[in-house]
Amino acid sequence: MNSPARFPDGFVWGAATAAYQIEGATTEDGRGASIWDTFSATPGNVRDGDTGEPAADHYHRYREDLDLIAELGLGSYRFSIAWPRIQPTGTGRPNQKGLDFYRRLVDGLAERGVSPMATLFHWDLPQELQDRGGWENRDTAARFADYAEIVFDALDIGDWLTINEPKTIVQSGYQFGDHAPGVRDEARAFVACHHLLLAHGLAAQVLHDRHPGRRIGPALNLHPTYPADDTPEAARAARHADGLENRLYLDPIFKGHYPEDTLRWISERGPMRDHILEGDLATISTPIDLLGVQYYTPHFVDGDGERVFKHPTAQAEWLEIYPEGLYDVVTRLTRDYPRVPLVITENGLPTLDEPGPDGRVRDEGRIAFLRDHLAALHRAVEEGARVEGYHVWSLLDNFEWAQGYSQRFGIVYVDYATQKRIPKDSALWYRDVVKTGELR
Ligand code: IFM
Repeated sequence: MNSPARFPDGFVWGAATAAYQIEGATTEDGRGASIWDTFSATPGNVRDGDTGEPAADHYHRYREDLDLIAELGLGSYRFSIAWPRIQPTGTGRPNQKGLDFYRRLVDGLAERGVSPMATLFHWDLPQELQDRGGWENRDTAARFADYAEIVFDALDIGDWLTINEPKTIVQSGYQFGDHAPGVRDEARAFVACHHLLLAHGLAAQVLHDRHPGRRIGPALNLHPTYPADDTPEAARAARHADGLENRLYLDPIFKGHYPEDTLRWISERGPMRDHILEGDLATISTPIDLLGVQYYTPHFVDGDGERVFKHPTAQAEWLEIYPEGLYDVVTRLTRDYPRVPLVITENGLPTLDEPGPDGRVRDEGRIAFLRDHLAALHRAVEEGARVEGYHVWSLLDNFEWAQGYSQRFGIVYVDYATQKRIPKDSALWYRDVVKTGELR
């Protein structure tokens, strides 16, 4: 029998969440409105009219959730800070009660021996900043740096992530409009893209200036792209898709320039280039200390650039199950974007499993998904990929954006009516992996 795959000593095991998806309490303790409150309150935007209220009521139940994290033996917990809890209108003096909540959370992690990893921005922009133009307005990047300074100074956290999935904001928030702020305009999307990257760079500079020794990086969802067939047209289309999915974010951050082929294509569609001012790319390429990598799906494309599905999909139809893609992403990063340590900050699957009569949630599909992805990751690590750790998405079932509560990504089941938590079979399986460092 083959010996089990064993991850290196010191490999960090964690789970991830985001504020709007779990906290609830959207009007409590001085929290201001965010664009997701506005968007989800608008009929037709979110499935079944769901909103971020009450989500997993984590704002009130965080102690119970901290205990769950400790029971699973996790070494790291990735969460996000809700900007509108800290600055209800996106500018000005901090709201003490908002800061206190995250202080209690961070203290609770420390008491349980768990390292915090905090995301500054996981999509819940203060509504007032949106009213002033949101990410299309360059000033939002400066406001983001102010907000970052407040939380950097207030919270004792070593590892920070700047912007969660700028690409999803660009594509879903501004191109397709299925996420807040619900814009459907390609030209505006790429202007927002530049300002998101600028905000990332400004925040990285603030952390390095004020707290040398702490680490920061972006959390990028990277979709490896492949030609769906052997034609030169498909190969060209895959390269183009790689520009829009990956290099548009990686190249400015790591190399200090946008990929020329992608920028040319974007410039034919809108004014992004006019918004790139002198010094911006130097700011965006401020050296980072870690790269958060989120992997869910590959993109196979045909000669017309159309996506072709070659593997089974999840309940989330965009998620084509292809563990090899995770291997390809981290080996490519190790080869093409050297030096910076990689942390898998998200990877996971929604399943429909409900508690059985005995109360157990038998989510075998998720266990298979996690095992296969971790096996691919292990192979990459064995071959030298610089991956420090892995966070499953997600600790808890939660508000899955436009899909509301219909898609459950948690390894812990949440009964939204009672707010009871039930660790699924996958959580128990993951607990064993965490404990032994081995995949069985
Ligand atoms: O739930 C999201 C998360 O907020 C960002 N990454 C993808 C997850 C699943 O869609």
